[in-house]
Amino acid sequence: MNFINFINYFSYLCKMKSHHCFSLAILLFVWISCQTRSSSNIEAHSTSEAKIVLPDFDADSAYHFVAKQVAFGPRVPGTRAHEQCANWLQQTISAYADEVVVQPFSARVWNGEIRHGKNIIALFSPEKKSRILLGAHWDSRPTADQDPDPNNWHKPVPGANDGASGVGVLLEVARQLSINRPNVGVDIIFFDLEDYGTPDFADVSFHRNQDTWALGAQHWAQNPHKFNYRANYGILLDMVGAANPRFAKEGFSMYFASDIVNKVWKTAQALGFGYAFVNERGGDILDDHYYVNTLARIPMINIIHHDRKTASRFFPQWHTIHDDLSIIDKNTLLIVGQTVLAQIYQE
Ligand code: AHN
Ligand code: ZN
Repeated sequence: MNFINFINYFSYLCKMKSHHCFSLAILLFVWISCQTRSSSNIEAHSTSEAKIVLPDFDADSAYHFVAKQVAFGPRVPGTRAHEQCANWLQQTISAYADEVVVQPFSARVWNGEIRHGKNIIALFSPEKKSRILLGAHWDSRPTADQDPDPNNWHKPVPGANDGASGVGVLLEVARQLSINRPNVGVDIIFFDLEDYGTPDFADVSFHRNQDTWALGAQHWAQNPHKFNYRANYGILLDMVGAANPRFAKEGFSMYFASDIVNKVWKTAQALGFGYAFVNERGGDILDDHYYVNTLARIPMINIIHHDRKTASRFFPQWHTIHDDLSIIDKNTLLIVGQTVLAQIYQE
């Protein structure tokens, strides 16, 4: 029953005799409970007295943030698209956060060259001691070395799912945080230079070193934006926008923070997303969270599309030129974003 119907019915009843007052009271009660139930807002019970309402994640808004990044072109460090996207990210998140810190750094990449990167860090309620860290990488891979056509190996990856999806979800989380404050403080980090790792075609077996990945996260973990920075735990999002997602419980996340993984997966399952947040242990994925765990010693988990059944273990277009906007599924953005929001507003 919508509000207009109810008012019409209410005025109809008012014209009748007073013994209808009782039925009117019942009707009012039923209508209010229907409204409460039909609302998609779910009440999250916090540890303090106050009840906090869980906001609705807006997947259209998240999709728009993904599309905007992809439209710059591949955000490969050293290119104009990379520089323009950095400025846009800083500007966009500044409208939502209490404070934004941009952390420039230089790093030596797999072939010995120097690249310049920027980690972008947004602080929400920076005065709070109890904090949750959220992260995603914003750079795109310079080499589509998993493309079936070798002619594409030296082309950049559009990075719609591998990069833009996690950032798009977190920008929408940031927008929600600006409307509705949870009990905890939140820090959102957009890591740069995650995806510059040694390409498969490179003949550099002697320095095919694991540490060529996640260069921005390595820099931040050794130089956090605040002296003595601590967070209760962290959640990294990577490849969270393709259709038919499968989020196995990633190996390093289980090794360093199994309690957080299980808590977040239970939250997702309670929201009805157990078809993607499966109770299955995945392999170890070297990603930004690995260095947050090992260097900064903050427990951080990775929500990553990770499927033992595909050849790459990731989504089918991973590190190909086909990781473009056409593979982004709003429902995947929704289930990840709503899970992250539910977790934050429960703390
Ligand atoms: C490796 O394949 C070594 N790491 C996967 C991490 C990654 C790449 N995330 C996005 N692109
Ligand atoms: Zn990648």
